[in-house]
Amino acid sequence: MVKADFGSDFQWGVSSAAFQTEGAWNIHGKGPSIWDTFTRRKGKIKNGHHADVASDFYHRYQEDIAFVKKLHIPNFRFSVSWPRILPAGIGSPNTKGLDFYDRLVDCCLQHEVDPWVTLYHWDLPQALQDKGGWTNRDVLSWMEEFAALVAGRIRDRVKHWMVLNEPTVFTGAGYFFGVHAPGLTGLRNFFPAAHHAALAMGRVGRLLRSEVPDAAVGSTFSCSGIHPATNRRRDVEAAKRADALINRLFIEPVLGIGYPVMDLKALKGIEKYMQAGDDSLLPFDFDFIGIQNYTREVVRHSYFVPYLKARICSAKSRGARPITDMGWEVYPESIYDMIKKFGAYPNVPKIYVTENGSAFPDTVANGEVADLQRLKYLQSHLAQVLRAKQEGLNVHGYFVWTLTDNFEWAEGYDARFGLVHVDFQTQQRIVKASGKWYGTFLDDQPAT
Ligand code: IFM
Repeated sequence: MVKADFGSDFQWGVSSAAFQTEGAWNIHGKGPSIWDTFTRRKGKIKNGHHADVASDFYHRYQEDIAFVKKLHIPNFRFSVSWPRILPAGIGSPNTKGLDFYDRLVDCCLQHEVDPWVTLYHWDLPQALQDKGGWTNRDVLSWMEEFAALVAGRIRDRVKHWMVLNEPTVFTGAGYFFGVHAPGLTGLRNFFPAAHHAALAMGRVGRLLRSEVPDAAVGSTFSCSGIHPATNRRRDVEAAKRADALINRLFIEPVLGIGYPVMDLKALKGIEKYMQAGDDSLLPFDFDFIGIQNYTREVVRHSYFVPYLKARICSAKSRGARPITDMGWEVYPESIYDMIKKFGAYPNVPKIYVTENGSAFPDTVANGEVADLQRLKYLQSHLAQVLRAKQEGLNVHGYFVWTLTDNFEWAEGYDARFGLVHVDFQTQQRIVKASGKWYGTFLDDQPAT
């Protein structure tokens, strides 16, 4: 497999997110985000880790973008910290915050790296959470205000925009299970949060299209192949319900299909939060969608799980091998299955894989990190992307998650996903074997 197999206009990149990398949590006028609050709550994050410094990207972005260039990666996806731009969520903008992203975009371009911007990668201003956060419909106008400010500052140089990162994850983990910020639980939080996130994609998508008419506007969706544990009818039905929740909940309203209530009746509860006219506000004709895949899920019927009546059988309990540090089965076919699944919807213009990667326990020996499991993971997943491409499926790009090791949410710093190793004591960076491999793979003029 060589880069040329994917065609000359295939987009290659690496993805990152503000809260996971920037640190600088309270300097130069940044306000607190829900994650700054959540990481301070006892027992919420493994080992009590927080992201006050993270991988210090706010101060070290030049060094990190130089790695992107050195590894011949043409596209860098990052997110904008909303509370760095609007410390109180709305109202008075923080010029120093806008200046930072201005410098970051310039730095990318100076290194001939194209900046791809995600507006919302989970770090809502705490001031807005105090008003209900995603459960409050006003979040739509709050987010428009934020989006307009960011677009106003960098639209002349940024040509790829994404509205949300993985709405299923931030509404599910943050507003139903309470294991991510803001730590809320139950359907009375999840349903309004989910509906407003679905509406935000269209609302902010429309705003971006008018603010940045020459740009491609998209949004990203987490997804996993869902397999029933057995062929028994009740497991097959359970897998269908899990698929509706995990893979279909957000893409289908955006595509004008509506929420997948037929296959997951409990979703009818969303209707309570819908207002007249919402049916026509949900669809939006994105220029591309980002799909983000890491693994597959095996699902079994369960009487004990309310609403869903299905449970995920962990990779460990199934004896699946290999599994990553996140406990996720390495199952490369899943990325092919997801490209096929999302590509089969009518009106999906272009699919980019905007995240794929793995966490493994890395060790530094003689100044090197021989992360062969990650390298193999990337190669095997890329082979499946190529399979999809060669079958004529609609996939046009691939981004590795992530550039440097960083703060992996509830897992703290234990789960390392980077192509570049970070020593969180010294902030010293070492390009891992996987990073070197990706760099060589992408190099158009390899040394002979
Ligand atoms: O680190 C996360 C990222 O923020 C969103 N997608 C999944 C990654 C790995 O868990």
